[in-house]
Amino acid sequence: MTIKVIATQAFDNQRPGTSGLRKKVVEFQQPHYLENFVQATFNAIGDCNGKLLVVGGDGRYYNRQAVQIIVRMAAANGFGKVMIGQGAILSTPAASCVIRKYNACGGIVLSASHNPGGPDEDFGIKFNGANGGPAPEKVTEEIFANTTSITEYRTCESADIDLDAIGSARVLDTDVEIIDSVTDYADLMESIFDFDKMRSLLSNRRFRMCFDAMHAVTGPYAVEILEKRLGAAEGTVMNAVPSEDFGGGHPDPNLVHAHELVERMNGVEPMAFGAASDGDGDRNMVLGSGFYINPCDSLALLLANAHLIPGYKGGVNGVARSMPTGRAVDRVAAALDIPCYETPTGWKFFGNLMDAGKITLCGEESFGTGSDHVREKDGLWAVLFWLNIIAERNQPARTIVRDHWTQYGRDYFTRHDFEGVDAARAAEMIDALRAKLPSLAGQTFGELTVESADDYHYVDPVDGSESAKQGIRIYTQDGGRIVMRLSGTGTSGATLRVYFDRYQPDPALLGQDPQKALASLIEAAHAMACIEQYTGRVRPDVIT
Ligand code: VG1
Ligand code: CO
Repeated sequence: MTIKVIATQAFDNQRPGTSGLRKKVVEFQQPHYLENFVQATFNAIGDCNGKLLVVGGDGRYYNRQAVQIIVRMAAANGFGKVMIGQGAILSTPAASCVIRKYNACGGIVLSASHNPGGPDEDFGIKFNGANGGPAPEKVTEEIFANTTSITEYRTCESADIDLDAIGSARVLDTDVEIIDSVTDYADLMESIFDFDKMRSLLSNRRFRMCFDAMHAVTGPYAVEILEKRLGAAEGTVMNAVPSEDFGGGHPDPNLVHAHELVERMNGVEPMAFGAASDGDGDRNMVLGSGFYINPCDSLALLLANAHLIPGYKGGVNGVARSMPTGRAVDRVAAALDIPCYETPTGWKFFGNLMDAGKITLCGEESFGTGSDHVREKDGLWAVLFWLNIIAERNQPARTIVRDHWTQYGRDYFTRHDFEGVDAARAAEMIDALRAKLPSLAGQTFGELTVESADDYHYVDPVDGSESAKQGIRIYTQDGGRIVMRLSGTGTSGATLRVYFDRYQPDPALLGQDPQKALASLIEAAHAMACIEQYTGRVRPDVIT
């Protein structure tokens, strides 16, 4: 086996988005495409000699081939050891857990998360640093800069390694270890939650639950934790075997894509609790009986009940939410007298706050919640958090949420996605709206008057780094808010995301349909941004 230095040419489209580089599989399969990005990442790490690298993915099509390529390149770049999840699989939170536990210099996570998988669908790659979290923008920009100037990469000739058998192999001077991808993560969960309490909840046959792994990466983790360690009935986890194309579905845990779960929840034997997670296991959706829990409310509720969970009994330092996320958690933080931070969309912005000990819990409206137990959002963790609360309070999810609203008021929230929009037109729309910002205040749209409007500019409170143009925010005089931004995770065309939220303290008005409660804001957004004129769409494709 000898090291080979391969001449290559830069590709001009390898800038990581909200969460790594995501492209169609065919694009990644082009000669040198994946290799260039991996070498650019290794170059950004600097000296790789003797270091430990963690590698795993969400099991989608091309995952295994990509891992073989990365192993050869890691060996040729001098890594001391590469740790890989069995079957080339590691959920995103499990990768974060493993990086931290074994003091790796970082990890490569192969995932396009909620995007569909298969030969004609999406693939993705991202780098997580030594803290286990997504590389901050400073690093992703350095990786991108490297991709634009790359002229060669290092690899070696060696047979494929067996990704399925636990054990060790050697490639050049590098140890390659295949690890059980579930145990470390399951142990971590057991150290945070009260498994005895949850076991007795799940052994009560009147408490029926179901977890939809959506044919994605969480299946093996959920079976081990829910069915084996917590004793839930066999079959509690549905769609539990990861498949390369997620069973032909769209592994996005929302009411539209997790419809099988919804049907089972409401079926002949209705369930008390349901949950689903996404392609790479970092997102969650939780459902009570006949009751959907909005992720923004979920974050607020986790904070309000954190004192019931063994892992958080010591207190919560602070919380953070991404800017477009509804502001329910802010009210709980104020009541607890702890700081509440606002960050741009994407988990990479939470890492600094956690590393500095400023926050313990954080979340996003896009079904992502997490804590400083790892540096990624964590779907199964959130589900276990809910189960632990339910077990401790001995109340159904619906009652817990209703009581919360009665105490704090309700922050109505919804997100409208316009998918597959022409990218140039979408960008024009945002530019046009940005140009209008200085004159929006005081203008009236339907029954609403704009109070203020700006383009969100973030300054990291820990290292002072700045991120501009992170979403347009429009506040109305009645306390409403509209946020608009373009998705940074898609692979074709553009997706326009429009977020709406408004606080409702009146106890008589807590049970409305969010689409109705927010109708005036929705109308105003269409009018001020001319959504139909630019996108040709009157209605969104997905509402969450
Ligand atoms: C979306 C979500 C964002 C999330 C990101 C990655 O990004 O809005 O909140 O962090 O996906 O999640 P965007 O740029 O498309 O709005 V995951 O679970 O797809 O890694
Ligand atoms: Co995900």
